[in-house]
Amino acid sequence: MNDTLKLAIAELEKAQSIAIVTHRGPDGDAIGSSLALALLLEGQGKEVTLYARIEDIGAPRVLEGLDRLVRPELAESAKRPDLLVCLDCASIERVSVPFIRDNLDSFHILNIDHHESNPRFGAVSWVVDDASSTGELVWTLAKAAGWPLSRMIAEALWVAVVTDTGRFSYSCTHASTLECGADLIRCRVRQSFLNDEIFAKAALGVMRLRARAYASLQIWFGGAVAIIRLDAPDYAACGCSKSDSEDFVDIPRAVRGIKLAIFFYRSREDESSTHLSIRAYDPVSASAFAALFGGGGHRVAAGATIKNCSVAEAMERARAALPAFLAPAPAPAI
Ligand SMILES: [Mn+2]
Repeated sequence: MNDTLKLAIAELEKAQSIAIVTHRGPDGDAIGSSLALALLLEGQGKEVTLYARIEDIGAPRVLEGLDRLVRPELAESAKRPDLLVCLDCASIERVSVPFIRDNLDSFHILNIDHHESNPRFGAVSWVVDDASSTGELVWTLAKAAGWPLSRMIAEALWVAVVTDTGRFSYSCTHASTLECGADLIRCRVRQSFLNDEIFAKAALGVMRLRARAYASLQIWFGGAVAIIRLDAPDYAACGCSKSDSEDFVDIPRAVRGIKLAIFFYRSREDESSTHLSIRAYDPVSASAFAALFGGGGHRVAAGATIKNCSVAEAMERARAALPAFLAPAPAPAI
């Protein structure tokens, strides 16, 4: 077991009261890993508070145990926990509970994540940037600590891992990820039910929003870049929120031959900002492109938010940045 993992387990064992937070607009990995850790710690007799708003979750809300989520507004009046665990939060900015984000220095923090851009905030930071998912890290931790997995915990971890690996298909899927999957199946997860809920089914409004996204597809740079765009009125017309379009960046990413895919969107929830969801194929780095706009993430998947910016303006800025970004590096002088 590596030393940082040992330290992480020691922090969890030492604390009696533990608060768990994850990133804003939690995806399957964020909510699945958080819920699994909360249940694991409860099994160890800890007093656990998991802060998240159910309506913000950008994944099917099918997991058992989501009724235990505590609303972020309640963090301010709550007793300070012995330990705060931040899961899947690539930066402090991403922490979804405003009171905690603004007072982070006053908490004792364990930071568990797999984003390469994570600045390692926290007393202990267990950041494994080539791990498939935070879910796989929570599974590794539970195994190392010898904590038992119930079916309910295993299902939360399954949702986490299949979300971030695209059902064990992306390059982040390592042998250890499949070992994790095998272990979760041994815990009797209902994999076909969960996979259908996550990948196969969508509400009618979401399918209509998807049709708008397809209709917006543009190809830039002679086929090197594919983009789609959605604006607040699109979400309104389809009765959708931004969590419904979590995976829409897969639409431009699917265009054969492209190196960079960008999904520009401005949601009803926050009309003053435009978000960029970015995907890249080697050797282009999505996180490097996101960094041009103050964002971050992984080489293959990243995101950025441009404040006080319309979708059209964000598209202009991205397009203007592309020539320098995609230009081949000059040949070394001989
Ligand atoms: Mn993740």
